[in-house]
Amino acid sequence: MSYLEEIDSPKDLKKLDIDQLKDLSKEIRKFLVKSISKTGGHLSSNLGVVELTIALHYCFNSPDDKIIWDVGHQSYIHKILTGRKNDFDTLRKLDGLSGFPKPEESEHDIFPTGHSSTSISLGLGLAISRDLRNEKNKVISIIGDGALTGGLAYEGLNNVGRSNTDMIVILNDNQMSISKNVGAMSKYLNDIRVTKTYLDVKSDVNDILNKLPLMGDKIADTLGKLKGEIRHFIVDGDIFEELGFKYFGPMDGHNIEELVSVFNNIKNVKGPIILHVNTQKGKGYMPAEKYSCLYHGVGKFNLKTGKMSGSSTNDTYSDIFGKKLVELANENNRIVAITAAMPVGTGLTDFQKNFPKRFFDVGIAESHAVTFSSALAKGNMIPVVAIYSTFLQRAYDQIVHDVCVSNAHVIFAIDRGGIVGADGETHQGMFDISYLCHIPNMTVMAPKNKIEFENMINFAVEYNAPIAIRYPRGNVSLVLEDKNENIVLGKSEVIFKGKDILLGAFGSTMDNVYNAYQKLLEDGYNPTLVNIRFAKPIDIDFIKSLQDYNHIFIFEDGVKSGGVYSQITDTIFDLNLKVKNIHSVSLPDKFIAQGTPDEIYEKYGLDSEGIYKKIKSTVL
Ligand SMILES: Cc1ncc(C[n+]2csc(CCOP(=O)(O)OP(=O)(O)O)c2C)c(N)n1
Repeated sequence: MSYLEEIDSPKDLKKLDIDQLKDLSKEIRKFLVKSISKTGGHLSSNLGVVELTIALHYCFNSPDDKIIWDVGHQSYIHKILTGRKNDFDTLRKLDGLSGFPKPEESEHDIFPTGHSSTSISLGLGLAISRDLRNEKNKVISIIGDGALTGGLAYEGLNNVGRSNTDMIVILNDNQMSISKNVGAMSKYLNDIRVTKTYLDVKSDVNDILNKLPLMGDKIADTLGKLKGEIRHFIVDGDIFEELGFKYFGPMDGHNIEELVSVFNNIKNVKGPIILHVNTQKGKGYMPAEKYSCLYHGVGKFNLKTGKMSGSSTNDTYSDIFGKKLVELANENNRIVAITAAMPVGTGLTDFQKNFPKRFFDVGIAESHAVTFSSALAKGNMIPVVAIYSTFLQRAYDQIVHDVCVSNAHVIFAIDRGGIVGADGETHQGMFDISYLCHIPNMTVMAPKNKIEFENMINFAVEYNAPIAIRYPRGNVSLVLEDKNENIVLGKSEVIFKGKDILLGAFGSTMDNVYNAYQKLLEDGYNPTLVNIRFAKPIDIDFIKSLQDYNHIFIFEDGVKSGGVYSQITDTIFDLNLKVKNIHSVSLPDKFIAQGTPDEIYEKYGLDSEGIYKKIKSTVL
């Protein structure tokens, strides 16, 4: 008999007993591994929270009680239990089930999330508004130890701890961020784990809590006070206690029986609570247990062997970045590399191995990474801070205030610029060109191919001011490798000189623009093809040259507003130039849901065919 088949909402779950819940957790693990092996997705994080999610939905009443998943990449079981299991074959696909919480999908998803460390602030807002409405629902924020390295989490804790509002924070501690977790808090949590064995805490928590009869509010109040007295007996989480939380744990996050028992008890305790739960990332699927980082976010893989399919032999931009940086760092010992919890994703693992003292993983702390880098530059280092476009949004003020005002030589290696694909709305790298180009002293460039990318990294190391190179997810382009003039600040590159029509491509849009260009040649047109190269400073001579054309098309894989096109048109206006028809081909002014990058570029007319058709239909 399958329990999973019978569950369409948390209400169905509540009909099961503890043994049945245990069986259900096995079924869910099987379902997850099988399903993700076909679609790809965040495997190890979800395998780690199977029991935790079941117990939460068993003991609380979602959607009246609000369950908030930090980041949200580990919300698959929550989706399974809230009526979406039959959509899992569409997970992270175009028009399919999102890989993150999405309120449009379900009333059980409270906020659309994807960036880390927001759950405590979000939970507090819900708890306070509930209090103001005199309602009684519970608010539960589940935050990972990785997400707890983010500054925003501490701003939330600081606020919650003195608020006295009823709110439960569950710390899901698996000692991993995507890679091994870092920092002093991680060490502190590990110390608790080592000094307080499961068995001790199990009996402590259960003895104390289970001795209490079913709790009404009054008894819960008493428990609150009692906890103050007994806390040193049952806990080591002094940091949290000092912050104003009642700390419980650590406890075994894979023991459903205990989880259910503890949840049923603590849900009536007054004030802010932290429950520290130890889990294992990848639990129950051997390859993911062993290589939880590799299986954090996976593509399709073979269920039996765990072998991932479709891995390309071509280097990605991240690979090339990592290799080039190691090469340069060998020659120049001032070069240091900084990542915010993404050493693998940004291609920095070799750098880390080769130069451990010059490598800094600061945790999920993009703002800190940028401010820290500005001071490294002041200290005569050449900091290269590698952050995905979407996550760098976190550090906007630090780029302005700490780097650009002082004109510090910080190199921003902005990975995942443009459409990233399966992660959807919260992860697309479509605002960086705009938000960087507004900032005085900042230089912004994007390469069309591998060689130009390497040349840009050389250029950035020599350039003594803030400078950003933004490049896309995926394999490096080898298009037009023979065309690479020297990089000169603020100068674009004319690749083919033609007449009447000008195609200006920024960064990796060149691939598709070049294909369209070739088709236009076949049709008898003779356009000029320009590699814009610098979004800032923008090339004034290039802009003046636009007066010679009847139709100009500017391509960028970012939003139009504030991007390359809008800077060009601003300049045209400022200089009162006589430019005829200038068209923007860019991403729309909306949040773009998941799909493969190819599907999304096609949807918005940035694929070769779309570009070709747009030009043909415009110039005819
Ligand atoms: C602001 C931000 N930076 C980086 C990321 C990329 N990221 C996604 S999950 C993750 C690790 C989260 O670790 P943890 O909270 O411990 O959850 P786990 O996956 O271990 O369960 C990171 C760094 C992100 N989502 N948001």
